[in-house]
Amino acid sequence: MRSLPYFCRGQVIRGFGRGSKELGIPTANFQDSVVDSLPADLSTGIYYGWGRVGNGDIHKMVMSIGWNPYYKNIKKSMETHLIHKFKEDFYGQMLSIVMVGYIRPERGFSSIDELITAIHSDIEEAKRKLDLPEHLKLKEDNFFRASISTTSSQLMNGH
Ligand code: ADP
Ligand code: RBF
Ligand code: MG
Repeated sequence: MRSLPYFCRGQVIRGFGRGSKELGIPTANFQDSVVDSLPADLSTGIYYGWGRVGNGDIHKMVMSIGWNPYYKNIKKSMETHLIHKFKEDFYGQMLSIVMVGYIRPERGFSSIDELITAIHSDIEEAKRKLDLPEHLKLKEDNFFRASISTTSSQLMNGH
């Protein structure tokens, strides 16, 4: 995929609140400008990479880009599940991510349990793949070294 690795940063907004409540897998949803700035050749689907809230630690992540066919959303979303247990919600904060690999397209499921099982297997795949040297090195990228202000929103790619 030509657009990978893809770096971006933006504010975490509120969604429908289904991730934590219905799936037990919270996903931090990006503000619209981040979604609207995605390159045209970047497929919707499930990706893995690294992510960081504000100036905090860098964690493994999985993310979903698209319309959540199981829920038939009208608005395209970009949702990141950081593989880490946070003490508190972080709505309104800056999230910085790099997408490094593609897992699969988004799909519909006949039950919520099948969706949850699929997401758990995505998480296991992400954890494994991110330990590869070529992916570990992106965690050390300068993109994550810069201290960011909590209000700035910017996009960068191909640096
Ligand atoms: P929403 O529909 O508003 O996105 P979710 O149920 O998906 O609601 O929960 C997402 C929120 O949970 C995030 O915006 C963030 O504040 C919080 N959160 C807590 N832990 C995590 C995590 N490990 N990954 C992503 N978001 C998390
Ligand atoms: N939603 C779907 O409708 N189909 C999917 O195949 C799908 N895969 C996902 C994979 C991952 C790793 C994550 C984090 C989310 C996925 N979702 C998928 C989105 C899910 O429906 C969404 O996070 C919740 O509806 C909460 O917003
Ligand atoms: Mg969410």
